Amino acid sequence: MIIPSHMSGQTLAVLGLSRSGMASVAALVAAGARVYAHDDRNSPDLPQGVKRAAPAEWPWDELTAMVISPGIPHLHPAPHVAAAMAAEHHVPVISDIDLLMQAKPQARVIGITGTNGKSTVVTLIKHILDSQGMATALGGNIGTPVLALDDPGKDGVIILELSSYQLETCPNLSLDAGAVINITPDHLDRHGGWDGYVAAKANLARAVKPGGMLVLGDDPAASSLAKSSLAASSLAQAVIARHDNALDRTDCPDLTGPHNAANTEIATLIAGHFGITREDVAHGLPRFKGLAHRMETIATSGAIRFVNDSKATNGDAAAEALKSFDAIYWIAGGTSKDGGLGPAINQLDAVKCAYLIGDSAENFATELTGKCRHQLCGTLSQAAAAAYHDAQRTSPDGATILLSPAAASFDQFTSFEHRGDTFRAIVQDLLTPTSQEARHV
Ligand code: UMA
Repeated sequence: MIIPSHMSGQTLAVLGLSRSGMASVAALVAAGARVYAHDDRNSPDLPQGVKRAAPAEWPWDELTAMVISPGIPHLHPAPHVAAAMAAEHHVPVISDIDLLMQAKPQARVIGITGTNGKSTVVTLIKHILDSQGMATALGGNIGTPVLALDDPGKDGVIILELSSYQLETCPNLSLDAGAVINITPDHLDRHGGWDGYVAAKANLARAVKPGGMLVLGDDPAASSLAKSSLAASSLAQAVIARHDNALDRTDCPDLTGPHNAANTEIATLIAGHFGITREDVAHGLPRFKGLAHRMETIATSGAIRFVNDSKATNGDAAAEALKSFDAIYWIAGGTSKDGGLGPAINQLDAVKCAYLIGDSAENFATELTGKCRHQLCGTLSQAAAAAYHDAQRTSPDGATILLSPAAASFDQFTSFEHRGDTFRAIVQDLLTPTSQEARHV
């Protein structure tokens, strides 16, 4: 745990009591702060001394800050009632990230944001730094709340995956190195539109310290941010990560596709800021193990590979997966985002057939008509069975059965993880000899 000792004796309120909020409560209690806590839906057990109270009962005139969970709106589409009260009483609304920055002003910190790819980049950076024997701690949007991290010490590095939500509530963010990558429309309701979303991402670029390094993705929105960032004279370096500079990654099965070439280049540039050479990075890459649900090879059967890319909840992410393989039997569909298949519609060259599931199946079928063979399958299980059957029949010498839904999971699953785990179980069942025999009876 990282303890914000500077809050000893102060009074703070914590809004939202899930992962981020509960870690904040625990850290503030350990620091000796007086803590008020509230959640609109959940009532988890709280440490002794923490006062569970609705925002109307908080001693607003005594509060040093209100720590808000990232999932709770503080501005758009409408501020939570507690955020509105905080504004009225001039109480700062901050995130757990800000508490970390206040607690560890001397720490070496890397921050990464972007609509897609940020989890892979932070994991790659951690892998590269770890393989050089550096102490690291990785947290933030990727899942571990930052105050629950083990402090890697003054020679270590804290690596943060930062969402647009978190970037709006950490005024003290200060980074040795940062990256803004792959910005496409997402969460626009929470930022009052596209400009607000980009402005949240720009907070990361501004947070890079003088002498630090800012890496920008080679995509239109991130590189337009470059213009203003490059002009900022305080920055020692602001560079655009060009795909064509990327290292040869052929030795690493978990870094397939052009987007992973870009992710690797971004991680390599950041590692360079910490004195790690390209040769050292290349040496460690073959041992990199990718994240679950992101272009994850979960099984092979002869020359047929099954890839779980359940995290691809929008058309941008699915388009990257479709660029990465040949002879693709593509399972897509779920709760569609605005824009439907989006850029994925332009990446169909390698797709043999699309197997469509969930609420968006019919709309996706309309988009694909005249462009790509497709069939409505209803469920993930039916789609996987049909795709495997077709792949065995028409591409036995090499095929990829790819779950890359281009849609959120909530119509049929509780989360993208649940969808990916279900796919894994279905594939295991498909490849179990007894179940194959049963199907042929
Ligand atoms: N709540 C209220 N009132 C409201 C809304 C929510 O009281 O009006 C309460 C809920 O009842 C719940 C809590 O707030 O108890 C939920 O807070 P949260 O949504 O911030 O969830 P946490 O579990 O604290 O997770 C957060 C991040 N969640 C979001 O940003 C939505 C996690 O990112 C992050 O991993 C975690 O902190 C640890 O840092 C997840 C995410 O979905 C992965 N991120 C978005 C994304 O990647 O697109 C941004």
